[in-house]
Amino acid sequence: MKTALELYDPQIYELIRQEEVRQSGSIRLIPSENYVSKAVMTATGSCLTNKYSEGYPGRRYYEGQQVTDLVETIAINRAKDLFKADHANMQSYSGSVANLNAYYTLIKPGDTIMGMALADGGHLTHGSRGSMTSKIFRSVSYGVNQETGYIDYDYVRDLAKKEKPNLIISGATAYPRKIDFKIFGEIAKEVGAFHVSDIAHLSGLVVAGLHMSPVPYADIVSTTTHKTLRGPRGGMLLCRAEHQKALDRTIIPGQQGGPHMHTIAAVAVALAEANTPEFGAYAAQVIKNAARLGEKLKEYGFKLMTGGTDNHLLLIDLRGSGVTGKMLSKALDRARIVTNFNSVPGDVAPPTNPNGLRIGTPAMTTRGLKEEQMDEIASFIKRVADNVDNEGEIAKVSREVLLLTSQFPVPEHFIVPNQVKPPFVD
Ligand code: DSN
Repeated sequence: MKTALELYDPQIYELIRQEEVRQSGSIRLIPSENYVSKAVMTATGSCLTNKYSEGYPGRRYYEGQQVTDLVETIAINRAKDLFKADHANMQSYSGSVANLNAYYTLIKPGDTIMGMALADGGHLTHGSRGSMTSKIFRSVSYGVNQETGYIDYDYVRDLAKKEKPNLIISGATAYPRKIDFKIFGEIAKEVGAFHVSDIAHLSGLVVAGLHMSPVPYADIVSTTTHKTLRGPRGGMLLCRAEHQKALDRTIIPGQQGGPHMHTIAAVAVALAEANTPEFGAYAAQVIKNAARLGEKLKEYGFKLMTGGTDNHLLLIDLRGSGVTGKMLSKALDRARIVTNFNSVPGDVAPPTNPNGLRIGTPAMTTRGLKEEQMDEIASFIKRVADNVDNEGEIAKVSREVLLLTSQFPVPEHFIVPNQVKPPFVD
């Protein structure tokens, strides 16, 4: 039987079908991407998208909130429980907006923020030059030690003492090592700054207990919900009780209108999935796979920033190899291996054509790939890197990628059903 989408908009239906084929027939190594469960997908595509719910549970500006109040309350409670936070706000539309929401809660325009430099692994919204965050606030950036690639906490402390930021941001989008949120918290205290921690990349590892949680050390913790956490695309904020009122007010009426209740419901589903032993095993395998992929790539002669990884991602330094990040990512894409070109610390090339390649294992681990398959993927990457202009070899790798991915279908369910009891609305 034809679905409504197929019937009423065959063009979009066909494109979504093609995207499904692309996602299932490629090795997806962008570290911020994943596959969600059918349950998360169902909530995302539900009738909750029809509802406006400005305000918060029990205090809305529109009627008809019998169900949405319950949905949001469940999401909030699951987030608080999982991250052991005093308060959770589920309404940020995305990670970028969540970061802005966090900053506006604690500081005002013109104040100074101090985040990690974009070229060294920070996010655009951590105060990078092209971002509004560096126009609204005065932005100073810390980086990594250019020789080791690790965050130099003494340097961060010295810079904070010199620049006296009002707010320090910890967290990164392209940093392959553990981050000591406790030290960031101490530095912020020493200089009288607020501490916002952006764990968009790490939140799945944090809830699995495989990475230090910033919750005890940060005023506000910001995260996306769709990376290692494996939920729908969205943003989430956690904070200490003392910031609860201000944070909620920043989001509405401060910055946003109606929350995306279909997304909030889907985040609640993902949080329930993440609160299971199955998720813990998944997160542990993500890290094992990244470590193995790194080891193999090194054996093939690739240079990795910091020499390896403690988390879900790797940053390949291509300087001196004759191939840029863009050349390699484009060639890999033709071989059905999806990555992204990325700056590496100290890169003098522009971010539009930098000298690094960022890869990660969250998505392919969801499909059940393990160390053995990481060896195969490393050999594919090596073959493509040696043959960026050889379309015959790239086509050969592409066929082998199809063979590998066909053995690991995209799963629909991640946990045992019926673990979560439904609430009832009278
Ligand atoms: N685009 C996300 C990432 O890949 O890290 C961050 O915004």
